[in-house]
Amino acid sequence: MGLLTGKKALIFGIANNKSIAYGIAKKFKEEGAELAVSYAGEKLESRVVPIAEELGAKLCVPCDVTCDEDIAKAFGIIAKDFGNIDILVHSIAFAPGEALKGRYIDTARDAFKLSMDISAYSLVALCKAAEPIMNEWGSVINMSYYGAEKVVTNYNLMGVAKAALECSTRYLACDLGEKKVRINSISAGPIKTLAASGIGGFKNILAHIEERSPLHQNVTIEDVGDTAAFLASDLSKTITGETLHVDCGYNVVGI
Ligand code: NAD
Ligand code: 0WE
Repeated sequence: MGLLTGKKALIFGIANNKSIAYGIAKKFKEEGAELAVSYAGEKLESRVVPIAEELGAKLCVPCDVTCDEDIAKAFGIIAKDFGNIDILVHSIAFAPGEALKGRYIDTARDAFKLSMDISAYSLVALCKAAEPIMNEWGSVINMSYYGAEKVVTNYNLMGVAKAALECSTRYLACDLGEKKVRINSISAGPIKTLAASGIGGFKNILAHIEERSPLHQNVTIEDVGDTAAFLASDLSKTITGETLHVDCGYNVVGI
């Protein structure tokens, strides 16, 4: 018996097989969960459908989280063809490239709105849509980063969006708690995914973590998948509203 045998998981945020959401999905499957996945839109369809098949996902639905109609449609299909769920994974973020360099003070209003919409509000919208089909003792998981807590050069607008995401996790924990549903954030160390590929000096960030973190290494999508499986399972049934660091201990280090 796997840790997640008999549970159904709905996963948002697979772009390719380097995605954190892919690492999570793979572990969930190994632990016996049934999977449904959602991708951002047509552009990703040809890339995500084969991955969904490889993972043995029962369902693969498009959903651009900036669009209320997309969310309603996706959850309509999920309710009908997949049924009630036990686990919801949100692994989605975006900020315009120009907002991830230079001075935070130069952030444009439109960039702020878009990034907060995709990276933070979407968690609220997905929780609201999932609430009617979420089983008791369900678990919601989302992805954050250290830049929510401390200034990380160039993370800028995304840091503010992640702070909103982590804070939303606490407020949502109180709302969903009434339904015996839990929600937690995983604050992961840096990983070379598609979302990290455009970032200048990412290699230096990885080298810095290897040098300074207590465990002197970086984390992998498999490491994040392991912690996500714990948070999705009944082993963590009294943990909610929490931000759990999966970062080789980097966040605890001062001078
Ligand atoms: P990724 O590019 O593989 O995943 C980001 C996902 O967001 C993609 O699947 C993309 O399609 C989706 N997305 C963007 N806009 C969307 C929209 N409008 N509607 C629906 N989906 C949309 O990169 P990743 O590193 O796996 O990122 C996943 C999550 O992990 C993000 O929240 C990211 O901030 C977080 N995170 C990443 C790192 C890292 O170093 N890679 C570290 C900590 C946290
Ligand atoms: O959350 C993230 C990255 C999220 C992200 C990445 C991009 C790149 C391409 C959001 N939007 C975009 N928009 C794009 O156009 N991480 C935790 C990875 C990350 O990104 C950084 C980091 C780290 C770590 C950006 C600057 C500094 C450090």
